[in-house]
Amino acid sequence: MTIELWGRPTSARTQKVLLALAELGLPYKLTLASATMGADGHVAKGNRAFGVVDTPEYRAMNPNGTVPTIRDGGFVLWESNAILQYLAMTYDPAGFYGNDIRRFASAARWIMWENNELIPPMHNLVKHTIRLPLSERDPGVAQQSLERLEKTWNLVEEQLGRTRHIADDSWSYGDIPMTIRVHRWALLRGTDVLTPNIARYYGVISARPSFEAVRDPDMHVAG
Ligand SMILES: N[C@@H](CCC(=O)N[C@@H](CS)C(=O)NCC(=O)O)C(=O)O
Repeated sequence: MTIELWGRPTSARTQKVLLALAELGLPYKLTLASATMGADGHVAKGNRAFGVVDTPEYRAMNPNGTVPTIRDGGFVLWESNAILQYLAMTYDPAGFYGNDIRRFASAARWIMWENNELIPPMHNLVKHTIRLPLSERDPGVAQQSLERLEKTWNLVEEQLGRTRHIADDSWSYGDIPMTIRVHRWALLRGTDVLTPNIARYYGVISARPSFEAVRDPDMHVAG
């Protein structure tokens, strides 16, 4: 069965789903959807958004009007990290968390941490350095985001000094959001700023065949 996905390739949360589907090798159909971004970039720069998210049909599936949303058979799900957990448990518990509840929980901890700690400053950094028109960018917000991120990445650096992957030594679904974040950070700041364990980790995760689904820099730093 083909999984239906609504989202946009420039959305880091959509990328989580694209990376999970690539890991699983599952067929899917992507419908481009967004209120803020379109084929040529952000609406704040006068570009046309992909749309779809404001239609009654979409809102019936996802009342937030955000992306991503998936439909698998008759089952609809939004919230990117919940989608990762659904795909992991449904299609590959062994590969995604070793079929082990503690590994599942350890990975869950990191995807929630990524959502709370890494996404907000990274989102602001991308917005205020790339996506907004020059006149709407606030260098203060960009600087604050950068300072916060440098501290936040230290926790990842320390963890990756203890374990080869983020939840433990083996790859798990917890590495999916972290892959997107590390890649985006490297594209934004350059690989020279990567601390030793994060640089080592970047080498490992970017060598996985699934990485091709999210490698394109335009998915991360264009717009
Ligand atoms: N917590 C939600 C957040 C969803 C969200 O805010 N997605 C962003 C893209 S990363 C979005 O929909 N942006 C507005 C848009 O593209 O219309 C999730 O993880 O799925």
